[in-house]
Amino acid sequence: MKPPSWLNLVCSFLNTKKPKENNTKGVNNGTQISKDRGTETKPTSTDETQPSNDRINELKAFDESKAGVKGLADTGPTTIPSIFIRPPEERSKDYSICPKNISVPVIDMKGRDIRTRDIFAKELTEAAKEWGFFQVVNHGIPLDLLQNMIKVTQMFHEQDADAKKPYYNRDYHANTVVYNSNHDLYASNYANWRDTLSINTLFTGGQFNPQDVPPICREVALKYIDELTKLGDYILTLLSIGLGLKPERLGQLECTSGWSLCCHYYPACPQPQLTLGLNGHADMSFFTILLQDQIGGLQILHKNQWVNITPIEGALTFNIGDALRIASNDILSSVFHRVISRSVGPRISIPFFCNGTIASTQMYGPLKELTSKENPPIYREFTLAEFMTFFLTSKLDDVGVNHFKLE
Ligand SMILES: O=C(O)CCC(=O)C(=O)O
Ligand SMILES: [Fe+2]
Repeated sequence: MKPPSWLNLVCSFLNTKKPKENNTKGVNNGTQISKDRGTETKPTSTDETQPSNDRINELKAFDESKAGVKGLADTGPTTIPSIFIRPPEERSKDYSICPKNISVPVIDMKGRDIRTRDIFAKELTEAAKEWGFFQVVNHGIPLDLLQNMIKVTQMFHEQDADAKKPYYNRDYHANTVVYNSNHDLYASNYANWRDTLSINTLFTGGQFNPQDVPPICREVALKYIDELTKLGDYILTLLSIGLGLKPERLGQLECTSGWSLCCHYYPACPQPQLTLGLNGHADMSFFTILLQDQIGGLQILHKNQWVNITPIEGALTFNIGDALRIASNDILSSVFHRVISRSVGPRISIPFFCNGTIASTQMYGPLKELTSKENPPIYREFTLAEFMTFFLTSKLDDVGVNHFKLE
C-alpha cells in the first residue's frame, strides 16, 4: 500500500482529531474531558492496542464495498458490526448528558444592518467566548435553500450504491470531491455510524471544478457555498468588532479562502448506545457553520456535561475552531462536540468549515492587537501549512492547540 501523501493525511485530520493527554480541552470521544481552561483533568487512556487482523480485514471489506454505513443499514441489521462498537470502558467513563434545559445562545439577527451591527457583534462575541457555539436565526439565507441543501444531501446518499461508487475514495489530495464512510476509518479505535460526501478546497484556495460535484446536488450546493462564504465573511466582521478589532481584521486571515463542505448522513442505528455518529473533537477550522435537520444528536461539552444542540428550523449553528481560538489568544473558545447515534433517522447535517488555505504565506498566531504585557501571547507563530502539517506528523491522539503553546 502506498503511504498516504501528507496532504492526504492533513485532510484526514482536518475536522476530527483526538487530543492528547493533558490537553486542556479533553481527550477523544468525550471521556474524561476537561474543556474549561485551567482545570485540566488527566484523561484515562483509550485502548491503544494495535488493531487485530480480523478487524483490519473487516474494515477493508466494509471499505471495499463502497456502500458505506447506509449500505449496511439497508440490510436491516438488528446488531451493529464489531468495527463500530465503542469500547465498554470508554462508554462507562463518559460524561453525563446535561439533564437541565440548558442550551447554547440563540441569536436572532432580524433587522441586521449597519445600525444594529454593534449589538449583534457584542451578542455573538459573548456567545463565542462563553460557549464557543451558538445558533443564529434570521441570518439572511433563505429557508428554502437550507431545506433544499438538506434534501439534496439526503438524495445523494439515498441513491443506489452503484450511483455513489464512482465518488467513493480516500484521496483528498487528488480529489476535491470525496465520498466515503469515516475519513479516519483505519486510524480510529472504532468506526462511526456515518457516511460523508465532501467538497474540500483548502489545498486549492477555494477553487474546484463544479462538474466534479455530483449532479444530484450540484446546483443547490453551489448556491449554498456562495451564500455561506458571504455569511462567513459577515460573521468575521462581527467577531472582529466584538473583539475590539478593526472590522476587516479577522477577514484578513483569509479564513474563508479555503473551505470544506461536508454532507453527513447518519442512518438510523439498531444499537445506538454502542456507537457514536461522530467522535468527540474540536474543529481545527477558524470557524464552522453547520446546518442540521430536525432529528438532533449534536452535543457539546459544557462544564463537563454534554449539552444538546436542539435543532431549530431555519437556524444555522456556528462554532469557533482551534485556528480562531489561537488567533484570539484564547479569548474565544473552541469546544468539544460529538454526535450520538439514534435509533431514528437518517439524520442529515452539513458543516461548512472555514479552514483558510494551506497556500497562505502569512504567519498565524495570537493577533498583536489582542495581546499585551499583562496579557502575553499564549501561542507561538506558525504558517497555516505548518498548522495543518502538524496533524500528519503526530499520532492521532497527539494533537491539539497545546502543540502551538509558548512555554
Ligand atoms: O453532524 C454534526 O452535527 C456535527 C458535525 C461535526 O462536528 C463535524 O463534522 O466536525
Ligand atoms: Fe465538528
